[in-house]
Amino acid sequence: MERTFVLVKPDGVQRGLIGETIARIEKRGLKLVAARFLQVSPELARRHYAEHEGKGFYDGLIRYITSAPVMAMVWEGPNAVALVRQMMGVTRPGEAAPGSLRHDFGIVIGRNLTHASDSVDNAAKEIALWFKPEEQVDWKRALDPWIFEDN
Ligand code: IDP
Ligand code: MG
Repeated sequence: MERTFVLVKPDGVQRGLIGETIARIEKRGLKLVAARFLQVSPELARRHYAEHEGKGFYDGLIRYITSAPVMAMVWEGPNAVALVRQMMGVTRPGEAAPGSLRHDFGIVIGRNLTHASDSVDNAAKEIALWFKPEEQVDWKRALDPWIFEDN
């Protein structure tokens, strides 16, 4: 089953949107596999955002992601990567689809509230960066057949 990595970023935490973010993903039907509330170190921030090193916004991005705690999570379900990206909305809140989290709660790109993996490959890398294998819980949810079955 596909897994994706999700962060409620420091602005989302400061604004009390941890519960809203979890509630939306949970109600959609995805299954929580791991969660950790933590203060991100500059080293972890740099590894997570390695692809953006050298870009104009990089230093500010590292300051932003280390400026307050984050809620890191792994969610599982069919097509989980694409589903969660869609629920978060595109990077610029001003262009995000109505009903997406970035649209409903965000205004500027520098405070776009959440992170979600953009591909299955990157999801695997991000999950391995943020969580040890024993911190990821394999569990059967009683409702799984009512949410995940194609018939
Ligand atoms: P994503 O979070 O939608 O995958 P990316 O392009 O991977 O977007 O950028 C990572 C993060 O870097 C964004 O979510 C945002 O926080 C920040 N970012 C990207 N572009 C800019 C920018 O032009 N100005 C300020 N911050 C930016
Ligand atoms: Mg990205």
